[in-house]
Amino acid sequence: LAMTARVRRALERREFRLHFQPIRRVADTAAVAIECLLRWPQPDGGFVPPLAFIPLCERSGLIGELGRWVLREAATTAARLAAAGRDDIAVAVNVSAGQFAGRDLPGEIQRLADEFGLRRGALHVELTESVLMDRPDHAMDTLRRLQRQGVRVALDDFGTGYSSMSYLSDLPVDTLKIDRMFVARVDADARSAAICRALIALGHSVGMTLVAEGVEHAGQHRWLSENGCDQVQGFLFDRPQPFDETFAALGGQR
Ligand code: G
Ligand code: G
Ligand code: NA
Ligand code: MN
Repeated sequence: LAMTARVRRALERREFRLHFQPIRRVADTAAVAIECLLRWPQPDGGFVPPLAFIPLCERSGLIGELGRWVLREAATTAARLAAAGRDDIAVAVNVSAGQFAGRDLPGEIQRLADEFGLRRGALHVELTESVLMDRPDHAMDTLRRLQRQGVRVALDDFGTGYSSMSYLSDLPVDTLKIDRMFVARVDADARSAAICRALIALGHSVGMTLVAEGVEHAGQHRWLSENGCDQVQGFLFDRPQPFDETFAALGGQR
């Protein structure tokens, strides 16, 4: 069966799952959000990685349906957190190019927030720079609407794209996620350290929050803490896991 036909069938059969990975404050590692990561479990116990089917779904138009499922599941999760007294934790959703360009994302998020009674700010969106490059005018308009609705927007994999200073200062984006490529050797390699220092300074100069992805070792965490990064995410703290395991690992409310 062709991949897109398999995805369509998997949606019908409700085979997809979300795993979650917390994003934590650097200073005390308190969780501030959980990022949704799409999982497609297979009979052999493994799963098909998202990058093996999301780009195909973009081309076939199936991304609309898949993205709607992810958003609804994210809203359900935000409602579960609120019901458990943890509405201090936001739910972050990755949004692909087709989802961002082809649809009314702000409207869709607002309808879900109303339906599930979510507080303002309960959902965050993560985008890559390439998503914004496709149709810059539409992107700016969509970002402004999201910001008005209180939906925080993060630029994912930051540093691997084409952002210029002038572009960044105009962009209605709240958060930069430093790509794990730069974080990997930040405490061991002068070039990686210089790049991360520059990205942190750049983001802070335009009032953004900085998140470091892919933090795997205590040395990286220490470096990021000493160099003013705001938040961290990675295997040092958390593996992506189903909701119950993630919830149990969130730690106390602060
Ligand atoms: O979870 P993992 O490391 O395998 O994710 C691989 C890539 O797939 C990452 O770039 C991640 O952002 C992306 N991804 C994971 N879940 C989703 C999703 O629900 N929607 C979109 N568009 N991308 C996702
Ligand atoms: O592109 P995006 O940042 O959304 O990708 C998220 C992916 O990164 C997820 O698939 C997740 O499994 C992976 N990831 C999360 N933390 C770490 C980490 O500490 N190290 C590595 N190598 N991958 C990570
Ligand atoms: Na992401
Ligand atoms: Mn990333």
